[in-house]
Amino acid sequence: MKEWKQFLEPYKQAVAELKVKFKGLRTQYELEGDHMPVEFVTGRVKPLASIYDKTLEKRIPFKPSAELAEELPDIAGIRIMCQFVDDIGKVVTALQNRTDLRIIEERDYISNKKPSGYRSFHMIIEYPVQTIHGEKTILAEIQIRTLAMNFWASIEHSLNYKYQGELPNEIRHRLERAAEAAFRLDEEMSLIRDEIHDAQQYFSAYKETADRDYSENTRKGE
Ligand code: 0O2
Ligand code: 0O2
Repeated sequence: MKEWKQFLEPYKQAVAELKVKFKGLRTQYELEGDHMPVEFVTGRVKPLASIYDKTLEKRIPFKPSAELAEELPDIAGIRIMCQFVDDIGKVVTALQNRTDLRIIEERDYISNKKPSGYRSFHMIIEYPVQTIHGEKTILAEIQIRTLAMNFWASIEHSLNYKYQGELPNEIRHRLERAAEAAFRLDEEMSLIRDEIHDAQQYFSAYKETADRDYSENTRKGE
């Protein structure tokens, strides 16, 4: 068990660091008064039980090793959620321009959805982690998707878990239709995006004025 803990530690560190860095993107866009392409960021280290299942699937030994690290590029996983489909491209460009990570693979499941109906943009990156024994480069997977894509994927994931990957036909068809509905929702939202953008700017300006009034009144002891 200690071996696994040691093996997984750099992945834990990478997930924590990348979450802070990508959440920082949000603040930077906010400060520039730009539309915020990043809605929220989550991350996880793949649980040991899921690592075990993957080793059975890939027919590799279940032990901490370079082979396992190579075969399972998503031990460290980060998810970036965006409001609009267009934002995904902006986030991809922002990541391509970074010097603290190296993209080694991109998979566009938005233009080419999976047969299940799954849509998302995936990247495999190399990321250097500083350890007491020097630098260690690990692989991590970044999934970039809209809120609608995320909603669909989390429901489908739970159902797959419940039915252990053997979804009844009727549910599978419903999910395919739901994936199309989520896609149309994204399209509709993109069409009214300018309206939403104006509303968000109005809300930020309103909040700033309200905050200022509140601190002035507090100072005056009102
Ligand atoms: P805020 O103020 O909520 O924006 P952590 O280590 O605490 O940052 P943790 O514990 O790993 O994050 O939580 P998780 O599940 O990874 O979620 C990270 C961020 O995503 C949290 O925000 C959650 O509030 C936010 N989040 C999770 N699910 C949703 C969702 O469905 N919709 C929205 N809008 N946000 C969600 P922050 O950054 O902690 O702070
Ligand atoms: P987790 O941690 O449960 O999310 P391969 O077919 O082997 O080439 P591989 O290795 O499965 O492809 O990678 P892929 O398909 O690029 O993406 C893997 C991850 O994408 C999955 O991780 C899911 O998180 C997500 N994903 C891919 N397809 C689907 C899908 O149809 N539905 C949902 N809900 N998520 C999907 P894991 O391995 O499932 O692990």
